[in-house]
Amino acid sequence: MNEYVSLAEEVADALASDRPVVALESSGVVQGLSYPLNLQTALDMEKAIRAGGAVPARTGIVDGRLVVGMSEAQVELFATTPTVPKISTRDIGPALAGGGHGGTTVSAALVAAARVGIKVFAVAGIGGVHFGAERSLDISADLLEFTRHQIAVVCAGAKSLLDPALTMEYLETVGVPVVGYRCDDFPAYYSVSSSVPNPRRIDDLEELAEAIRLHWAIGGGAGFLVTHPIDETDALPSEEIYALVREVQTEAEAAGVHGPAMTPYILSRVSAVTSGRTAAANRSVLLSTSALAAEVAVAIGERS
Ligand code: PSU
Ligand code: MN
Repeated sequence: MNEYVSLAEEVADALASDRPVVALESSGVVQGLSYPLNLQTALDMEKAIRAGGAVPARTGIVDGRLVVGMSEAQVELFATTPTVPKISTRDIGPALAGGGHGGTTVSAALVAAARVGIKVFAVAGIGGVHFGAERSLDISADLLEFTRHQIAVVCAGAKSLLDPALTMEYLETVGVPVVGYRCDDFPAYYSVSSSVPNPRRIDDLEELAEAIRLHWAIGGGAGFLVTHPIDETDALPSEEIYALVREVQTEAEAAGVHGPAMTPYILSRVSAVTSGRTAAANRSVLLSTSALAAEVAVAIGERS
C-alpha cells in the first residue's frame, strides 16, 4: 500500500467495495495460547469471521512492515516463534524502523485497522486498568486507543487480570459506550460476568448497529465497545479465577515483573495452574467474539 503498510489484496478489495471486514490483533497468537492450539484457534477465528459474512484482517508487524491481513504462513510463523515481541502503540514506529516482527496488541492493531479504514475489531478480552493501578499506574494503552478511532470493538469484557470496576470507570471518563449485546453484566473473559453491570444492554442486532452508526455520525466519540460473554458451558467460575489472579500477581510483583510483561505472565501462570482449563475457555471466547464481530460488521455495513 505504501512504504510501511502491506494490505492484503482480499482486504483491500473488500474495503474498496464496502464489504464487511473484521480486524484482529496478533499478540495473542504469540503471547497467548501455546502451539499448536494458538495456530489452530487463530485460523478458526478467521473461519468464524468468514462464516459470518466478513473478511478477517489480522494485523502484525512482519519484516518491518505493518501487515493488515496476515497470510496463513505469517500466522504460523508467529504461532511458532515465541520471541516475536509484543507491540503496543508506543512500539510501532521503532519496530517498523528496526525491520523485525511484532505481535500487535489491541492498541497497535486498532492503529493499523484505522490506518486502512476498518470499522470493526474482535478480541476475546481487552486490556484495561490493572488491579493496584492506583499505585502502579498500569493502564493498558488499549483504553486510550478506543478514544482515537471510530472502530467498534467486540469483546468478552476485559482480561481476567484487570479490575473490571476501574476499567469501567475509565471507559466512562473517556466517553466510550459499553453496550452488552444480550447480556447485563460486563463479562470477564474466561467467566460470564465480572459482577460489574454494563451501562447499557441491547438485544437487537439492528438497534446495536444503529447505535454505533449514530455514535459516529454525531461526532461526539470514537470507539464503541460491544460486550458478549463466553458460552456458559465453557466458562470458568469468576471467584476462582479472580482469586488465582490475585495470588499470581503478588508472586509476579515479588519477582519484579512489570510493564508489558505483566499481562502475558499472569495469563500463562493462570493457565499452568488450572492445567489448561483456561486455554479451552480462551479458545471458546476467541471464536465466539470473532463470530459476533462478523455479524456486527455485516449489520453496520447494511446501515451505511
Ligand atoms: N493475549 C495474551 N497476552 C497478551 C495479549 C493478549 O495472552 O499480552 C495482549 C492483547 O493484545 C492486549 C494486551 O491488547 O495484551 C494488553 O496488554 P497490556 O496490559 O500490557 O496493555
Ligand atoms: Mn500495562
